[in-house]
Amino acid sequence: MSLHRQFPPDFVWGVATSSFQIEGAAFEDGKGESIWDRFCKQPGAIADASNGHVACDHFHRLDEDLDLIASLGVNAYRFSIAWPRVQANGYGEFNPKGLDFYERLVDGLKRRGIQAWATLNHWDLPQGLQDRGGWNDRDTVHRFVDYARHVQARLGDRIAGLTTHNEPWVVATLGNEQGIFAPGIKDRKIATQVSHHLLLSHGLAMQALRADGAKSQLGIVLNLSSWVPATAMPADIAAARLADAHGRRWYTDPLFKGSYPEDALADLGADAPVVQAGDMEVIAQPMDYLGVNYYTRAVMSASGEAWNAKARGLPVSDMDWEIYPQGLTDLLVGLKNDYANLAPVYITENGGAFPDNQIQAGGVQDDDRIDYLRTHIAAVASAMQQGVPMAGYMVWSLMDNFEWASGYLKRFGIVHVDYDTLARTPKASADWYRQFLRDWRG
Ligand code: PNW
Repeated sequence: MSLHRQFPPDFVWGVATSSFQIEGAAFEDGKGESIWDRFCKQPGAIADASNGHVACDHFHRLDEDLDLIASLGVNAYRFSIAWPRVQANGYGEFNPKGLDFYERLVDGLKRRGIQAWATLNHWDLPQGLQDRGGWNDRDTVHRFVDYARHVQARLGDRIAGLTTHNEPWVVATLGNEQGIFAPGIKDRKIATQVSHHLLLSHGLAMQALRADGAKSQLGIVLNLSSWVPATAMPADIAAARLADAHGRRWYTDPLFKGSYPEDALADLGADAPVVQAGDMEVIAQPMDYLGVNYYTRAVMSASGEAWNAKARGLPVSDMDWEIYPQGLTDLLVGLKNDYANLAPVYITENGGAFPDNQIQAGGVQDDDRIDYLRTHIAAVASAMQQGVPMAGYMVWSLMDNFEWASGYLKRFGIVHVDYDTLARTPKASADWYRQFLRDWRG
């Protein structure tokens, strides 16, 4: 059966972005400084020494970008709301002008018949809160709940899916343990406390939003991989199991079982987070959906290090991440097997960075990206056939944008962005996705 026929008529198809990566207008209309604005100033933090001051200038090109999204034929658009636009310091007064922008965005989507999928935290925490300890401080949890309620009060009636956090693992581990992402802290004890506070704020926000009469589906987005042992040797199997505990079960166990995994806790020892009575029950309340971001698998050996796929001659993207669609099926089937109460699953990000060496007179002929998308969509279909409750799929990303520590050097877009002129040009992959969706609609 052809690929598009394997998806039901109510399947959600989208493209995704995030505020810091595309908006620019970093200090307009009263927006406060975010931890990423600050981090970009740190020498050596960003590969091309760039920042988010202009990015794709989406803030000033909203109508053009809404038309672009509509031209793809998607029925959903996933974006994020920059907290420091809505509340400059993360505490104190809200800035009504900040939400004006997102109101124009959700109304523009509605007019075009496209569902709005909004994420409240895609990493751009107000620097004012970081100055008070950031996610390591339990008070930030309550500040987040206030912010979430404020957004819902103004826009909730027009948002199909509201996500608390994008990829708490990245915030905790890359931001607070490895220090390669904002806020650039290198402390495992802080990182695990950050992960607990992110989960707790997710749970408390879900409760508060529901008490306020939420009309949107509520959930969280996790970056998950498929952790597999390099060989059948017991030490490799144990390494893969522990990596899965820290990378996946550390988040999915609290959300679906109400506890942290014992093996990860034992491994953390004194670096385990402080958990107060009642926290785990708050975290474990049922969600309307789980968002999963998938890019690659991780092959683990006894040393604990993942395989270097490129050195082994395996297919990789421009991030040097192995291209392995079967890992997506394995991951999704694993979630279903591990959690009988698994919520409907949306792939909220999937896609590849590929070098921009295929620019031709007619545009960008990114056949490697088309292959990536087609094979991963097929992997979703396969998981669905095996009983995983799949509800949607969103491509990362709508357009080339600020790829965090890689700056503007890595391009994930199905639409090309010329960073001199800021012109948007759909790549061949955008044409492929549009045709795929046309076939699916029939
Ligand atoms: C995700 N890792 O980030 C984010 O949600 C996006 O904002 C980002 O642009 C996209 O994936 C591509 O990188 C991740 O190193 C960054 O494991 C790094 C990792 C995972 C996800």
